[in-house]
Amino acid sequence: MEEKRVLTEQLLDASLKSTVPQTDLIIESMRYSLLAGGKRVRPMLCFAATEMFGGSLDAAKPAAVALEMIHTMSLIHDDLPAMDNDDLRRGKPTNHVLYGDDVAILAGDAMLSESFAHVARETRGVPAERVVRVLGILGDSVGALGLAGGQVLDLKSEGQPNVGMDTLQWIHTYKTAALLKAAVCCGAVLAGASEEDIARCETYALKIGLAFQVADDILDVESSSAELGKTAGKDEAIARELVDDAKAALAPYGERAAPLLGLADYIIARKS
Ligand code: GRG
Repeated sequence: MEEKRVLTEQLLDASLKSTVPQTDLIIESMRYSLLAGGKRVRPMLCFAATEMFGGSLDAAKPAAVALEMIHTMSLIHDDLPAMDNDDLRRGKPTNHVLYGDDVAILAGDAMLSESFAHVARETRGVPAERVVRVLGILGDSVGALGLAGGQVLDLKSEGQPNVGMDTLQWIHTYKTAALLKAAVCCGAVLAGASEEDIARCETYALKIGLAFQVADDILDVESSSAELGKTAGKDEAIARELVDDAKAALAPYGERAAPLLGLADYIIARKS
């Protein structure tokens, strides 16, 4: 994981450079958030899936970069005053606090656009149909049945009485699990995995996506609640069950699934 994280940092650093003075500001703003030190879980999932199916790491690098660009742009927009209105992200000022709402919105838009262009421009060594499918998977993960749709339902459910379990699960599936699913499936598709393999990857990713959110809620409770033991204990059992289900979906791959199994454990054991 650490090797893949370091590789991801290098790829991200190389992926965005200003080539003319007129783009210095927007690129600076994009690079500020892209290189602000996240856990890089989505690129790791993409690399681990591609390697599980015998694919080449090189062929998956542009998709891994694109996944982190999409994730980063969603965080920039999520932090805006019109959404969560956060001043800090990963302990640093948020993009709009430093660059203003106008530049932050456009930096997010440019990063989303660049994510697709990057995959189309940089992917080498795999048939074009796989690249097109990857672009489709990425697009799906962002749209109405993806991050944007999940965020809208989340925003509109806030403060509402009686938000049901179904709604909550829908929000987490699209706001969080959709991009994790895209990460695993992009890696699998680039390696030439079969439809059955891809379906197993989807099951794995949806389960870890929900577990991810349960783990986030536990971290929130741990940092804020007085009734820590009770709530966290029950949620930990739910998260563990989701991770066990995720791992079961990859049972046919034996040892080759080890990195994805490890990532599933990491998702609920992480402290940030
Ligand atoms: C995608 C067009 C488009 C717009 C964005 C704002 C928005 C729509 C969606 C919100 C998406 C969002 C913030 C989802 C939460 C996802 C999540 C679990 C974030 C935390 O991920 P980590 O823990 O973060 O991987 P690090 O900091 O490690 O990168």
